[in-house]
Amino acid sequence: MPTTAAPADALTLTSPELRATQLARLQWTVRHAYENVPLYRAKFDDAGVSPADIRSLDDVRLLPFTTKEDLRATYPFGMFAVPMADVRRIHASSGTTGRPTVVGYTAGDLDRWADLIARSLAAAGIRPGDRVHNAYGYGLFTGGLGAHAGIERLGATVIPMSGGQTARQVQLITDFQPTAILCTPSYLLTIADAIEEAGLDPHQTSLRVAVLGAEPWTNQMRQEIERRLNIDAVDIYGLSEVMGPGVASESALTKDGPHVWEDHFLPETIDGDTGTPLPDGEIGELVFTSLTKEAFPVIRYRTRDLTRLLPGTAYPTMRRIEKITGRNDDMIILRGVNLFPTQIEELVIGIESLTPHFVLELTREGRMDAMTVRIERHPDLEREVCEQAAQVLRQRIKVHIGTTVAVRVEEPGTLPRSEGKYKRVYDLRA
Ligand code: DLL
Repeated sequence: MPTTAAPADALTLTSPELRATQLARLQWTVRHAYENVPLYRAKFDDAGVSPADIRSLDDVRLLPFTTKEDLRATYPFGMFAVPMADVRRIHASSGTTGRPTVVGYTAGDLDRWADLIARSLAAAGIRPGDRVHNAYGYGLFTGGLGAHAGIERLGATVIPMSGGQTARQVQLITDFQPTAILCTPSYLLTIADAIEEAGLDPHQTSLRVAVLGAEPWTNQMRQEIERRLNIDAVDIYGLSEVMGPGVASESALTKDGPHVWEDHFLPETIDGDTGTPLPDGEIGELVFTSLTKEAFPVIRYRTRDLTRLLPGTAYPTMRRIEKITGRNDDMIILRGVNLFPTQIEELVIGIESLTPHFVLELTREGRMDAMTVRIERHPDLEREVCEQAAQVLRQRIKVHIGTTVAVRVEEPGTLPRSEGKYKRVYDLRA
């Protein structure tokens, strides 16, 4: 960590003070990465840039990008910048193909992570003394253990539930009376269904707030969750490579997109095809440089997440990201039209007689790609009503997205339910 430590409460810094802190920390990070990680040294040398060239925050643009492929190429520990004996914890993200990416934390890194989660939970309106049901998965995934430490750091009570065992989740929510819940948005829907199936009213739980992330979700989904459970639903963002949950988090007062905790992470957006930096306000690929990480510094890490940077509101000196539309990799190209599952989610949730339980199936008919939205019908409504709603959905997709899809109404409870990150797209074309 740079010796120019920021004051304890970075949220009270003025903008110039924050920028000065960022610059000192950026200079420290770049030097630390260059001196201790051979891959960074080689990439900087190739690009003809040295740590001494970083004189302003904009100079970050002189540095080469880092990608998931770099992490894979140095698997498992090749990008650690401290001796293994100083690494207190390891996390890994599985990914669907290839090797997992492995990340490490020093004691100091874990300490700062807990602080940032505590800050994120406070932004969501959670207070010391609150009881927090943590249903993010424990283990190599950063969600469970990451959130756990922050809940304790805040001075709240943690119920370390992890994901899965949904009936048990309902039981413990009923018995332990938590005021807050942490899980993926799709899993909270699963839990809400299970509460109903247990003959209870989701409106009447002790829950007051949910801090949801680890997958894309729309403002429409927020409204659906808030309506069903009578809670505030707040967005938390992060990724393992950059730290885990708590890189950015939303204020319950404004609910207008996560604030990036800029005293620890420098965000940029770039054109994903050319790598050209974009001005704030333009949608592109989100890129992060860590400013305080010891074990696993990241320089201009390309997240593949698509969003734009917006001015701070609840925390005026820290920029926000707009709710993430999706990842580059999630983009579906259907007969020349680009679309994200979140666009379908927005349209689905606007139609009363449909449930939010849907998956997208991609198939090939002859030489043409086709997509079917398989969506569960509402258990309380006639099939015919739901079939009509399905035609409305089909029409809206045609109008708003510009592509023709099939919509198939499925029986209640027949589609897979989320227990963590939900698998929304099934590509059956291969
Ligand atoms: O999902 C960390 C996390 C845990 C965040 C719990 C929030 C809550 P990974 O498994 O490495 O880490 O996956 C990171 O998930 O690049 C995004 O594509 C997606 N993601 C995470 N949070 C959000 C969010 C964790 N709030 C990847 N909105 C990221 C949209 C999100 N996408």
